[in-house]
Amino acid sequence: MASSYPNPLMPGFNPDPSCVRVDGVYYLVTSSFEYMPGLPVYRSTDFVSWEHIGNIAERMSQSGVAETPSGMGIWAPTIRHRDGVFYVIVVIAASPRGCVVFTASDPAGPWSEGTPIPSVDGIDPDLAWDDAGNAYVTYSAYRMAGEEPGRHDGIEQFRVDLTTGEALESPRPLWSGTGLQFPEAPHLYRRGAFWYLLIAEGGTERGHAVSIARGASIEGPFSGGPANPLLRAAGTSSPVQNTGHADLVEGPDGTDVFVALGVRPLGTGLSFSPLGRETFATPVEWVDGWPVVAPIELAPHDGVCAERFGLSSAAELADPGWLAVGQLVGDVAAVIDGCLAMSGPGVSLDARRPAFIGRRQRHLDSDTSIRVRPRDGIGGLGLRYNERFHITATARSSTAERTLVTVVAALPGIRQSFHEDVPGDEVMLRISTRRPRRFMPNDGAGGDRIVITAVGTDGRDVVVAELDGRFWSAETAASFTGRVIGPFAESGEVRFRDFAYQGGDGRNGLAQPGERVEL
Ligand code: 6LW
Repeated sequence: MASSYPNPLMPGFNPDPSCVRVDGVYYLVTSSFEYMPGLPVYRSTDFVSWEHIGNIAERMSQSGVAETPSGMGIWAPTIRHRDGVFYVIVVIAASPRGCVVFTASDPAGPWSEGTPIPSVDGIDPDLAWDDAGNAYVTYSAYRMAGEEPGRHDGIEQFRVDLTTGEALESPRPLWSGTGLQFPEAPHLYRRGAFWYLLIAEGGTERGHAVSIARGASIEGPFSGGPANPLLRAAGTSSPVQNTGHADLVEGPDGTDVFVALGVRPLGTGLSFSPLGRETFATPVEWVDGWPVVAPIELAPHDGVCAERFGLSSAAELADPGWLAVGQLVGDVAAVIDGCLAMSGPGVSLDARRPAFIGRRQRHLDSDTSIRVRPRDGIGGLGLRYNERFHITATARSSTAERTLVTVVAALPGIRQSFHEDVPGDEVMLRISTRRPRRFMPNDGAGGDRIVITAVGTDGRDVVVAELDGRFWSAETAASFTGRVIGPFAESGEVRFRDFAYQGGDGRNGLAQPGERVEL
């Protein structure tokens, strides 16, 4: 049962996937946490090539993430379709919005403001309808507030009125896994005479797993399958680890598919995942009424993915892949006089709400570059996990004809700066990431290598800093998100143009910086 799907299916910061098939077209959504626009929607007809067609939360009023801390915000959506309506149910963690259901007739948007379901005291809500058309919300009863924040009461469910968001009964406990920690990510499916309850357990790190139970009624009782956990990479030599948090959908060839989250750790022994949790796919076979799931195989697209934005027109900022932190892209960036203009608050990526827009780093081998003109301000190119774990390359005018570039490698309580001076009043800054060429056990070779280069008007590449990427990985940052890279303004008004991203995870990846990386 070999997978014919590219893996990662949705590379980069794309955890907690949920997928629905409607008239032969697939729509997949993932978590977006503190970033806006929130909840990316990807579309495919063949399950191989996917297009980012929009985002569900385009307005601050929908997402409620203006104040939510990094790592909180929009967690773990479920997408479903019924009678011509698309539904996305989600919990917005550490936000007064809580559990919300958004609806749309077109998944590209616009999506509704969202109906809150205040009785959901937990995370990872699922939506399912019984044969009579009653709607059920099923969720992981992880109590984020109240008397005992952090308490976990397993999987719960209640019948809900989707028009008002009101619970129609008190929550009932459901089957909650094989006893591993954090039963979460429930999804319900009707198949033949049974209702199947799929969940994740084991925690979203190396112990992550998927288990299943079934019963005659959507309300249970459910009994666990004969071969749980169905999917778990822990302790195997698979290059894809932390596999879990799955949703089930019928693939284009009629075989069922799991979409699930996973990470691509680099290194032997203790290993580090630069990009955080990504979306993967794997085929599912049904044997004696139970699913059998193939381990997730790594199968990245071959070749190089290249993307360019001249940043000379406002339309380029409407691309759904741009992200801002807890605010809209348009709140911090505008196209003025044919280039991108951003004004800084006096702080760089240390700010909880920086003047920063970025895109997901989607390949382990990658180059992101931009031209910066710091005539009336200070700013540059940054790589962000959050306000405590980031890297900034900042340009400022040193004389009328020269630009000083400062790289700050920021970790909690630790900052290291590197400086280089280059000719000209405009500089191209580039952040390159590369997988190590070979691993030596215990020599610290895990993680990737991050190289920050400045190119002045003489066209010469000047390496400003070379960093050990383990420090900006999901494990070190203990982060649910991933890397986002893009321009920021620290102070004054900074102008930018020519943003370029290229990435390649095939066998050969990209050339090593120094071997002449052309952008
Ligand atoms: C998600 C939950 C999880 O809601 O992480 O630990 C949360 N597991 O399933 C954020 O992705």
